[in-house]
Amino acid sequence: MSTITAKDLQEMKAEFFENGFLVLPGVLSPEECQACVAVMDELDRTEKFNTSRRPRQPGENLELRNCVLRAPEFMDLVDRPEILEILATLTGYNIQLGNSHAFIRPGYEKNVSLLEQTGFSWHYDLGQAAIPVNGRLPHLATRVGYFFTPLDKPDMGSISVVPGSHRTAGRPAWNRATDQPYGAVELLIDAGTVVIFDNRLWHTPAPNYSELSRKNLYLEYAPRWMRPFDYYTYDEAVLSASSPVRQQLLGHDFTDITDGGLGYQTGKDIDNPLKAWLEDRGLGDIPMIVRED
Ligand SMILES: O=C(O)CCC(=O)C(=O)O
Repeated sequence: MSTITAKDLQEMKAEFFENGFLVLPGVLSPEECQACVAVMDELDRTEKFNTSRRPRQPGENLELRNCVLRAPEFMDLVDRPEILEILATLTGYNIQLGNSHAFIRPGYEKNVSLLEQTGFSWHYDLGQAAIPVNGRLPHLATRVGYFFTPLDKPDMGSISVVPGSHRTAGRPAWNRATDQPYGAVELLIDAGTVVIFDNRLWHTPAPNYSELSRKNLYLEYAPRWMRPFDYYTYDEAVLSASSPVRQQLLGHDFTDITDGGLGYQTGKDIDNPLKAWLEDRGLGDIPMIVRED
């Protein structure tokens, strides 16, 4: 059975539709955070390039895509049960992993701007991927951020968001004096927290002026009819070592789309082992696609 009540899931869904994000403290135990930090530290030691072939040295910023292949230890987060239940409640069951994107953000001196530190400022994700309808973009993807280090004070490199900005047309109202959107909040969170957010939510990393590097992993999920963002397919060795639910999430084609399977679009049971998994956990009322209220 599910570890969470149907009522809690419905409340989370309402909060997610309202605000565009959820903060879930205490998902990873301190031991799990420590193990994930050790994986990140190994990536820091061994990865000579950031994504897009940008050279890096150990101790510098790290930004890596397709991390579940680079660090298979992260595979278990792809289908972590208590998060998968919540994710499917928000998106429906016809989903797969779009990307796995890891960051190390070291602390900087106070005179180093956010843009110099991170290359990012306020934005929403997948901005070029869809055309607004009546001014609003569709919800295309859902990001699950696992934070392995504490970000419980301002300017430690957490993320800031504008609650509700996924529901507005265009850019949120802007405070020209501070050059920040009105209503922005920096999420102050403990290690082990998961933050789930809608791709349309306006967000930015916060600068890190602390002594601690921020280490985290984003797993982004999207409908199975969308192409993945940082891989083509996972190979046979990875898939055969995976459960059927994980195979679905890694984009496996169960019914041969070259022979009329339509497996990514139609959501037949055979194409979506996640459906049966949810039913076994008493969550059989989760649909293939969740409509926004
Ligand atoms: O949290 C971060 O460091 C920034 C990541 C981000 O906003 C993005 O990849 O779109």
